[in-house]
Amino acid sequence: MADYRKMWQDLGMDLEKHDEFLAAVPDIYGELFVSQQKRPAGMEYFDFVMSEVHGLRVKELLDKKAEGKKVVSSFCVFVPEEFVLAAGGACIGLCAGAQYSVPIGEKVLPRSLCPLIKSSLGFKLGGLCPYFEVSDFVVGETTCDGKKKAWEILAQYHPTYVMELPQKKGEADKELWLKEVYKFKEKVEAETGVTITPESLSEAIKLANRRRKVLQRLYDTRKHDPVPISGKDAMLITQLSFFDDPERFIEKTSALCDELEDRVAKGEGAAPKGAPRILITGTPMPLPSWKMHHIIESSGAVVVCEESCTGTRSFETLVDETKTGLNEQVEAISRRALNINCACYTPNTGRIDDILRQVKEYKADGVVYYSLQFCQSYSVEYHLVEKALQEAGIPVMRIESDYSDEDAGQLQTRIEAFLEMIK
Ligand code: BJ8
Repeated sequence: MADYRKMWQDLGMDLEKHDEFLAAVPDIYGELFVSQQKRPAGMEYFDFVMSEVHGLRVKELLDKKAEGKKVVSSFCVFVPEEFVLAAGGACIGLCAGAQYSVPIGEKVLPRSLCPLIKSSLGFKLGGLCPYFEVSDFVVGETTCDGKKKAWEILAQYHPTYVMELPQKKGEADKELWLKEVYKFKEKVEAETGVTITPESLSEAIKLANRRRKVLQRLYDTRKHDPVPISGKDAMLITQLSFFDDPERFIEKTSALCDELEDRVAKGEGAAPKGAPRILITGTPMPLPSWKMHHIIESSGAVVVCEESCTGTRSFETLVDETKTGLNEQVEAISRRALNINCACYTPNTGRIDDILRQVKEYKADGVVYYSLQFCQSYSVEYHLVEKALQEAGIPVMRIESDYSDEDAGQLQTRIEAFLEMIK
């Protein structure tokens, strides 16, 4: 990586801590990703993105800001990035998946809180994340209680704007969310000084949809046996989709999909034909949380799909592109969020339908229900998901974990037993 120390210093980061944090990444990445056998050649680009993860892309965003554009960051797929894109800005998803930043987050948050929230605030408080520093403001949402209250603390350290997401999907809830989406559009216009037009919004909707469609194309290749790409690599691409320049990401992922489709035609796999196929469902796995995929794939199985926000929930629902009037477009954008089946909604039966459908589509042999420690929404929802899967005769196991490696051995033993049972 080029020398970005001056850039990080100018951003006000804690260079010492940041060095310590990044020092471990090359070895871990080499062991988990680069050492994989039969990797598609197209992964080279994503390896490059990772090698530059706190460098080149941050510089690009700073260059954008020098042109007077804005950078907006978020932690949730509900945030309508289309308005930011329409105003010429960049919308990025922030890191929230590292154990390193968890104890820093615990300085202001209770230990008995989801590691995703502790990690995200820890990145800001520890001066560890250049994306946080580059962003003009963070968009939070009222999804789970932990996040909702954490925004109040985050606002002490960084400009924070909170969108109120309804908990149900009735008519009144739709109206509330539509109003919130309008307010967000106004917020973006006020921050950027750009008036969003039907033309600029139409372009933005199409761009965001193209990114979602290329991810769907990538995931479609995973429906084959042998699967042409490992679960680890596929999820890494989804994780990077939140950071990368959208046009470049679409181009590089499309090229990779060409290669993967060719592999499918030739019957070439990243895992052997007939390897046990696992669908993971549950809480998101934000960068750099790769533990579960590594454990499953080093036990001889392959992850074929993630029903999560670092998986299908981030791209399966598109915004209707046929609307041409501004009000219709805003309404179409608002409808997308209400079609995402997050456990923060009640009831959330659509998620069960999604899991059952995806098990068929991706030909999964079993389901791993993964929830982060202290995540009540996903932990409680397990009961109904398990019941539906058992009724359908689909093996399921539940895992509750965090970002540390302390339970890795124990998890490996449980996964191996589950795979034995599937066989
Ligand atoms: S749309 S899943 S990205 S809210 S894991 S912080 S719920 S305690 S992340 Fe999420 Fe949006 Fe829903 Fe997706 Fe709370 Fe649970 Fe932690 Fe969570």
